Amino acid sequence: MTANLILWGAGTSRTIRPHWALHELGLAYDVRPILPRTGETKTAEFTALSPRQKIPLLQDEELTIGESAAIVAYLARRYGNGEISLIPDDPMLYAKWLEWCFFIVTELDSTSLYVMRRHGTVKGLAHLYGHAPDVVQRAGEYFRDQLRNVDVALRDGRSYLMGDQFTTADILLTTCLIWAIDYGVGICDSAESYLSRTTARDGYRAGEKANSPGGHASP
Ligand SMILES: N[C@@H](CCC(=O)N[C@@H](CS)C(=O)NCC(=O)O)C(=O)O
Repeated sequence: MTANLILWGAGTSRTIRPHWALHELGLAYDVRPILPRTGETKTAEFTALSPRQKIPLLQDEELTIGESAAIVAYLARRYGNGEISLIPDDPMLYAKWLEWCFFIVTELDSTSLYVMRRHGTVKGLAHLYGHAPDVVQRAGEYFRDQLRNVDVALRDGRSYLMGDQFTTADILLTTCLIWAIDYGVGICDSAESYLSRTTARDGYRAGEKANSPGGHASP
């Protein structure tokens, strides 16, 4: 299928998600590799597309969609096929997939890792959002606590969160695990082997390269 896709954004744990999904699906796309906190998200052109001035942002013909988890879910639904489908078809499995996606973006990303990022000084944005060492420490503990949910699931030996099928929930979780390691929070053993599996995928490698500023090449 020929699509007319433009992805805005590069260089962050959120922007790699759509880059990765686009490569998993084998879709050609153009990139506007704008970066956060450079002023590039504040231009009139970008603000007209994204009033909240956030990357990633995807344009697909007349559709403009933000929020990394929503973008990858959209791509999966719109461009998945018999060969590669990043979203479960069966309604019961779809419900569990949805639960994983919401859990990861709310509990692991927004409530834990992003709190550490906003209020930390090490690799953090405390200079913008306020320095709160106690909050950062508790957010890290909360991440580890919530990761139990992932650990219990992965301990049964499944390849991916949904079993044999690799889905966008794995894209979200992988990026959070890498983020957690980078922040020194640490992850559980079952997540270590899971991470080796997900990051060995061709789609991840290509997505990671495309996400590095200046590194995009369409599949
Ligand atoms: N929940 C959003 C978060 C997006 C977000 O916060 N993006 C940051 C970069 S990771 C951003 O665009 N910041 C704008 C700026 O700092 O200029 C998502 O997952 O897409």
